[in-house]
Amino acid sequence: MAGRLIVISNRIPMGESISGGLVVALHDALGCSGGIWIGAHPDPGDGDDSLEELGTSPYQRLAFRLTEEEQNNYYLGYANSVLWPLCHRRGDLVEMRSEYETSYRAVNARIARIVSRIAEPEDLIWVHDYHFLPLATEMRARGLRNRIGFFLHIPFPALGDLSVLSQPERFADDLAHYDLVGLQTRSDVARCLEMYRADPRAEFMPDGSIKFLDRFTSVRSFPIGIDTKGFAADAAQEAVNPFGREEPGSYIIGVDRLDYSKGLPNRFRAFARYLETRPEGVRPCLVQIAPPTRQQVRAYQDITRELEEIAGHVNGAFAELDWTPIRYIHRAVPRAELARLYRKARACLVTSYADGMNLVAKEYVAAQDPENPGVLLLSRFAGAAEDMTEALQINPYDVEEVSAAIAAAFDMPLAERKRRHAACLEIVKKTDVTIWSTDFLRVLMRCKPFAVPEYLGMRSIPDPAL
Ligand code: ADQ
Repeated sequence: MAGRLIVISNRIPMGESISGGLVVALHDALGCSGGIWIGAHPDPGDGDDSLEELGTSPYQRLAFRLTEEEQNNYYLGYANSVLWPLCHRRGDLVEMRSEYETSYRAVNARIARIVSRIAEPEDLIWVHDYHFLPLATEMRARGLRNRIGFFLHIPFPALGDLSVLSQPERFADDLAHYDLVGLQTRSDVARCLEMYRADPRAEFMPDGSIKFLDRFTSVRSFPIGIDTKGFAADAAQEAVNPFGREEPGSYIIGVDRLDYSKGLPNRFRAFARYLETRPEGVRPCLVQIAPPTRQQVRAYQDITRELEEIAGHVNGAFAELDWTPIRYIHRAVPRAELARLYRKARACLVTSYADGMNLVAKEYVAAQDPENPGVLLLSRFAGAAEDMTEALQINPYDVEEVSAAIAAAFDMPLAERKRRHAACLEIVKKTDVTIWSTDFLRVLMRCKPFAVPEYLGMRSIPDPAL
């Protein structure tokens, strides 16, 4: 085997379970290469260069700890109060503070020191997401010449929005230290290329790669997916009815981290509008599962409060003694239970204003009974909408339109539901998470002429661009 796979991501699997998208996707590649997964421990530490072993089988999982100051300035600060809103077109929520950026750079430098100590020359390094944009810059500065890939899970920012940053040109510079930059959609790639076109330091090569100063970088889209078979199997399992005696009749489901990018207030408003116009005697529910995240950040506290107010208002206006229109659940739900909830739902509402992909859309489709499927209402601003053209696409800013789409989902004849579902399921299968990871690693391997290791030879996936 030509080398190990080293994965770096903010979150790291804490237990031995191999359920859940990224964990399933990377399991084979890491296991077969004797690989290593490095990520942040959820508990704080003293911020030194040590790593804690979380498990060794079938691959090593190593965690670094952030200090409380780093948690505030690097994670909640620069990552989630600068880069997250910037990439989700919410420049108004960006909080610029010099200590955020200083901490972000320092943590990345520390992780680079740690990886440089561990990595062998032929190891393949795969860095995940906006927490680690400058990691390759820092690793190259320490002499690492390995092939290093980066995948951005969230939308690539628009060129104009980058001006919010104190040194916007560093964005292009940092990415150019990777051999391969993977993005979710073709639109993300277009925005990334626009950034390089506008930069006099970049030169476009005939093979499509970018020469930036003295390095070559490829930018490609790799739409992420889910563990389709696992999810469908969970959904089809007979189990105790999760609603118990409180089973709603026909219901629509929404499943999101409680984030301002997911368009939840307008979703509730659109549902309320639908309730005003629904046929007499129809008493549908919206089951909204939204566990709070990043509650230390003001914008997240605000959206939590706003949503509670709207839900209270809608329920106050429409509820009856034996009917609660919006059932709003603030906690995480086990994956298998979620799959069954999806399967029973008549429709799923995805209303993101911006979203890298949106896995909920794919999970809902995978969970359906193909003989009697529900309808996916999908924001045209979610990455998933680029390929899932047979979903009922909606504009989440337009409450009337979303409300009409809810009505259409309830009224849709079986034949149309089956046709739309079959087309969406095709896409979900084509972009399964294992295909996604194998595809990315295969392209990264080709960035330089190395032998293909066993774990990439396991499947044969055509590479459309090569
Ligand atoms: P997220 O913003 O977290 O991911 P999404 O892609 O929808 O958004 O993934 C959410 C995941 O969390 C889904 O698997 C969902 O089932 C799960 N989840 C949400 N609420 C839950 C609950 N209450 N209980 C249990 N599970 C819950 C980021 C980007 C996305 C991109 C993904 C993957 O923002 O655009 O699709 O990464 O790249």
